[in-house]
Amino acid sequence: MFKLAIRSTRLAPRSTYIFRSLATASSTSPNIPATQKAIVFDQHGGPLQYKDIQVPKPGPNDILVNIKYTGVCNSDYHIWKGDWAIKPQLPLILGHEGAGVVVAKGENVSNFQIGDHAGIKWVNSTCQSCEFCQESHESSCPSQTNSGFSVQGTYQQYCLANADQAAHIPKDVDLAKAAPLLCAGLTVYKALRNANIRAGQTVAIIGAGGGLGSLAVQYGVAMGYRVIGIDASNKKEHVLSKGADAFVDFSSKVGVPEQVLELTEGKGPHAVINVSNSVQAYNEAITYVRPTGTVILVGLPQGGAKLESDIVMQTLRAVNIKGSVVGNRADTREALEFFRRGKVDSPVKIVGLSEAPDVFKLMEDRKIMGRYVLDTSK
Ligand code: 8ID
Ligand code: ZN
Repeated sequence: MFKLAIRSTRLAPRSTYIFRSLATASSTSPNIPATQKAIVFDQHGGPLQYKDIQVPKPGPNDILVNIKYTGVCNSDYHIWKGDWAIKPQLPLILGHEGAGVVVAKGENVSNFQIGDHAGIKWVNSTCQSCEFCQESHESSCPSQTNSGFSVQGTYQQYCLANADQAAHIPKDVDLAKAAPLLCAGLTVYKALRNANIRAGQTVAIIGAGGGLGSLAVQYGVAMGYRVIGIDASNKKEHVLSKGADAFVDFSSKVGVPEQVLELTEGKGPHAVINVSNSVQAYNEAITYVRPTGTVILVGLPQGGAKLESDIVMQTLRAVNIKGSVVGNRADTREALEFFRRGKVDSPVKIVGLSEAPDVFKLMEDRKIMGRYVLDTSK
């Protein structure tokens, strides 16, 4: 994850050359402007400038997507602040939840046509040939590029994506609601699969009212699990409205472990998925997850945060601790399909691209429920 790679110096994967003869020549729709609006910053925590920049040109393996909507992920906030140990390229355009229309493509691209709907994800490109790519663990490819981190992201009107990794979005899917599924939806769907539990078993979601959490609750319900949502009291109604069976207020005087154990006959949930930034929540989860259960690490606190676990208790209780990062292309397709079939909703609030700094402020104040999505036309 997070390996910096420079797009222009990367060779196309071997398979691309084999199929080159089958691909159509590069093509472009008319009416692509020379310049576009984007949100750019050049120092961590510095101004998020809404300004005019050049529209990029696709390389041989790229599509150019006219981004209509892009979600605001809490990871964008961390990347802007620079508070993880790994740092992005600067100046940077953030964003890895972009949904739009293909307007140009490189000469090797045969899996997208002009006019198709496409999604740009965190994993923008991978080598396709390493051990991890072979096993479909693309998000662990050491040569991956990441949208809004090592390559320019989706807080712009026209964004590049490697065609192999870009997502196909069915035409009957609302692009504003599809955008959050490209990171938040995909990530929680994969995390739930990684929890390896059966229908009827219980999963607790920490951070259930936020962008990832609101989707995690719904995917959990759709996958047949009993869901306990954990977040601040002001998000109770929202979390229950998404289908959670029970709600736990992390700001209550009664501790979270006690409340969760009470709801699970003293045994604990079969899995706990933490999509919050809280280190305390992580450490508590290890103590209350059911013996043989699994704690899934998704939330990414500031760099340097450490898990603390009593080794003897963790061993005797046979607790699994598992990291989970986004998901692969099949997970993306499946996560989108749950939405297309009406099994999960994607609760979004739409504001203009120029309002990205206001959304970060709301995030800072923990006022966000569900996902904010930026409309790139405003
Ligand atoms: O692939 C990955 N692992 C991945 C992918 C995408 C995002 C990881 N992330 C990470 C982000 O970097 C971030 O750390 O997941 C985390 C959540 O992202 P988000 O859903 O976009 O953030 P949000 O909308 O702000 O929601 C966070 C929720 O956590 C609650 C907040 O109230 C909010 O609803 N929360 C907090 I902060 N502390 C809590 C606590 N102690 C808590 N809920 C319960 N207990
Ligand atoms: Zn994200």
